[in-house]
Amino acid sequence: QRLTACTVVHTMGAYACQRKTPLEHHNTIFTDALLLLAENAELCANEGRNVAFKRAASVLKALPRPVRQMEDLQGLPCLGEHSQRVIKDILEHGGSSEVEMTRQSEKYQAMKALTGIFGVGVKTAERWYREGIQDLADLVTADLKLNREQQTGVKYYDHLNMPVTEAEARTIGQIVEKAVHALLPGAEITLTGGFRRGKKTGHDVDFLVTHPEEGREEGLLPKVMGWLEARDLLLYQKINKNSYLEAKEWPARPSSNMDRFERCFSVFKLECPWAASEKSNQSGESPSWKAVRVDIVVVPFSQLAFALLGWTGSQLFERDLRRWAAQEKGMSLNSHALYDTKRKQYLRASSEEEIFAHLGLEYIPPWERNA
Ligand code: DGT
Ligand code: MG
Repeated sequence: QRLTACTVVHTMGAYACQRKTPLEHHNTIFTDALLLLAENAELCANEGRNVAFKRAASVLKALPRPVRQMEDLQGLPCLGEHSQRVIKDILEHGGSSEVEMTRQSEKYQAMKALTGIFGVGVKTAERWYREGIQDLADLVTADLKLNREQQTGVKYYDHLNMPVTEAEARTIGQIVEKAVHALLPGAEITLTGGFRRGKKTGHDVDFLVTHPEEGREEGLLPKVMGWLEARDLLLYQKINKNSYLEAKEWPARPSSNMDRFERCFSVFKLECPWAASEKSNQSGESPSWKAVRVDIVVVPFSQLAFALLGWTGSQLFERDLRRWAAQEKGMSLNSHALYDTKRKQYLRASSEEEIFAHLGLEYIPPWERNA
């Protein structure tokens, strides 16, 4: 096949776990548009469309240069007709009318506002929207019965919709570490999620807690949360007990990312020294603290590598790792273990590198998993 001088034919794996995806890339103009359509599909509970747009965006994130013409897309995987149409529109007109219409649509804006409340998922938001509720103010006026999580979401709506900074994540890490070490010296705390991938901001802070002597971590989480509560460091907490013993459908379906670790969904009350020093709270204007979403997950040491891989993300990277394992390797991967379905055996690993090796994949470090 003859190629024109400026045409580049790409060889790119179709699974996100086969590619390196840095945080900063060259195609945000396209990925922002595609990700908005993905978000809208998610808010309409259209999972197929959501993933299709996310995959298309993810491929463009991994490109080493900006897309300047449609020919630049030759040979790339995961770019369906619809995604190509959006890209073409942007190349030709500097924007996509479909994206703009979606962004302006009443339903998109309402669903985004409502699901932006901690504790409110797509189903609940959809029900409220059908009842004429479109934003936080409507919800407060409607005076509906809310669960404890949603009440917290309403109360701290502004704080919880403000990005969490890396500095805030590190401060919370120090607080969690102090609490954990006061109760179980030798325990290990790891910051995971987007911050481990190098993101500068996040919607929450995710931690894994373990102890090298397996079993010592049992019963730790309620004590840690009690320690924090006693020091007025929490605004909300809900512990989900582990459910390894009830794991009937093990190994889990590859599409599911829910795991069975003991964990706590919480909202921290993070003191902000700058706010306190300005004495802004004395005038009653703004508090000297910020509400921040924090997830703490307790992991038995032998499962740590799997949990670390499973909780580092990105979501699409995780999804494709599980899909790769199932479809290409006949294995089942989740945040607890890797199971070889043909040989009927678990494959042990004490590092993420070993898991990639079991899966026949080149190792990709956390900061290149921003698929
Ligand atoms: P963000 O929005 O800035 O917090 O971004 P991330 O990437 O930290 O996203 P987050 O916090 O929703 O989740 C972190 C990673 O952990 C993500 O790849 C998905 C994964 N994850 C979230 N919830 C669960 C869960 O229930 N079980 C497992 N195994 N993984 C989860
Ligand atoms: Mg996170």
